[in-house]
Amino acid sequence: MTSATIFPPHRVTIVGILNATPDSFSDGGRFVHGEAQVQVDAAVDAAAVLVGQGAHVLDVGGESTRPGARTVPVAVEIDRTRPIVEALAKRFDVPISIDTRKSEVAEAALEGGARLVNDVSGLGHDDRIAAVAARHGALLVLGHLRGDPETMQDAPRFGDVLEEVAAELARSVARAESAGVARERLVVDPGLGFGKLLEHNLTLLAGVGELRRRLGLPLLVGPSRKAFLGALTGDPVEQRDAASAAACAVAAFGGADAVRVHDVAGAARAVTIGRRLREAGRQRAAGEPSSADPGCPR
Ligand code: HH2
Repeated sequence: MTSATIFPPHRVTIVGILNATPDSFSDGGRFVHGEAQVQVDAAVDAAAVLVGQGAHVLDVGGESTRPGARTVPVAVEIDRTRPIVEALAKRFDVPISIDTRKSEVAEAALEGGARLVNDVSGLGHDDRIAAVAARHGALLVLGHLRGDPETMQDAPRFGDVLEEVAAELARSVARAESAGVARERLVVDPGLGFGKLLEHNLTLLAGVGELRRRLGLPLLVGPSRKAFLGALTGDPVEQRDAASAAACAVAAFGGADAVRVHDVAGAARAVTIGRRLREAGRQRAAGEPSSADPGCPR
């Protein structure tokens, strides 16, 4: 399997979020209580809703990476995620992704049926994760993050944020390739909200097309419910789905291959609009006739 199988060029792939944590910033405590009491059935029901709304991938995470979060022990993260990954892999055809920075957690999930590893640290936390992904023939998403979630928002500093994120992601890509992950199994992510100020996030979101061209790999973005959206709209975290959908439309218009979201139904509509507008612009630039028009009344 290559990234083109899951992130094909004809669509914007929707990655639905299933956080198996007690403390994720917007949806913690839905399926995990205490440290690791997992309600697998509730997670499967929630996943069925996401798939019904159009999720192409389900991303299961057992550790919050919100600003200030401390890392959780490997055994706890495995206890939270593995039973859910196994149940989802048995029940659904959509590929399951494990959102982790740790090689042992990735290994347990891949053994349990996951097919992607989503490492927000871009190998910065535990670079053995690349060898694990390579051994299992899994796809590997490399996110951009300097430092770790506990301290990343202390004083983020960039000169040219797009330039620096592209260069640092390129280094993560090179490390993954030298650990044996084939280039056609890699996906990159600029890491919105990971050690970035408002202006950094906006520049990266506006620059998804440039990032994608420079890195030459499928590009995933995760704006969902993040604080930079709230900073613009004034919405509290539980009311940021409309702003998240707007960000997804912009990402799709810019050329992103995938969005990672909580509200799949909203994102599916948003990327449809963004994608179609992108196509209209491309057709005009190429001097092609526009796509067949079903004749809208207004
Ligand atoms: N953001 C979060 C987690 N994983 N993975 C990728 N590839 N890109 C992202 O932007 C991204 C990610 C943080 O969001 P969430 O999972 O909602 O919260 P928490 O880390 O608190 O569980």
